[in-house]
Amino acid sequence: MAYELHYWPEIQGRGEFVRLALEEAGAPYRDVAREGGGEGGGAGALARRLGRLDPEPFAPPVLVADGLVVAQTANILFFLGPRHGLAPPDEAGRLFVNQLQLTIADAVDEVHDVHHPIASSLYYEDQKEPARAKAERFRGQRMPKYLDYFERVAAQGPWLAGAELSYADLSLFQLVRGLQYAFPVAMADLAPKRPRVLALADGVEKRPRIAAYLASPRRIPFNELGIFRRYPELDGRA
Ligand SMILES: N[C@@H](CCC(=O)N[C@@H](CS)C(=O)NCC(=O)O)C(=O)O
Repeated sequence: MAYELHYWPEIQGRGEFVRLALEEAGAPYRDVAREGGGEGGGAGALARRLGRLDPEPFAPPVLVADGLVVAQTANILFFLGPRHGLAPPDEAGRLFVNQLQLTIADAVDEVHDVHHPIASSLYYEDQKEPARAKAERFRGQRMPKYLDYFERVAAQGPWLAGAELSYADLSLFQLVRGLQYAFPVAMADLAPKRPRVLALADGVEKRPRIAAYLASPRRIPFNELGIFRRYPELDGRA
């Protein structure tokens, strides 16, 4: 039975962490809001569908599988990982990978808050000045701190949890490519000093199923509606 992914149809967003895991697993799934027909795709249909799920989730992404409704990105991956060989078999390993995923989620929240430092409900254009101040600190302090952390974790390699790939590696790939998209100048400064993180992202990108996915129309390009947005005024030396 195909998984049902419910997520905004026009962005990678947090749904992308789930898409990457499903793609690497080779698991059949429907990206429901991107389908036409029936109730139709799009944001309005997504909101209506989420309201009908039981238990009702607060926000997408949401995965529906075998009668289960699973929300919160890290929780969805915690569910998928052991089912598809994307998490360690032991409890300590699974908790560690979940911990890494939650750390990536924290970084993703901070990336979002760079362009929306006052409120998600306001346009970026209405919070450009605070965004500029936030971006400077993010580039100078938080980006290097996150990247350094993952560089240290990657030292045990070749993957974050050791010998086997986990969903945290797929998510770190997405974080790195997102940062390179949104902050190309800062990342040109920071990334070469974190070679293991870069090598890990390259390794994920070359995996056959991930490479096929990235080349397919299923991969939505980065854009300025998503979490990683390229606003040149927010980029600069780290
Ligand atoms: N912690 C949640 C955050 C979910 C979230 O913020 N989803 C966004 C899209 S990426 C959304 O539509 N939020 C609606 C809202 O917060 O009102 C997760 O990781 O899944």
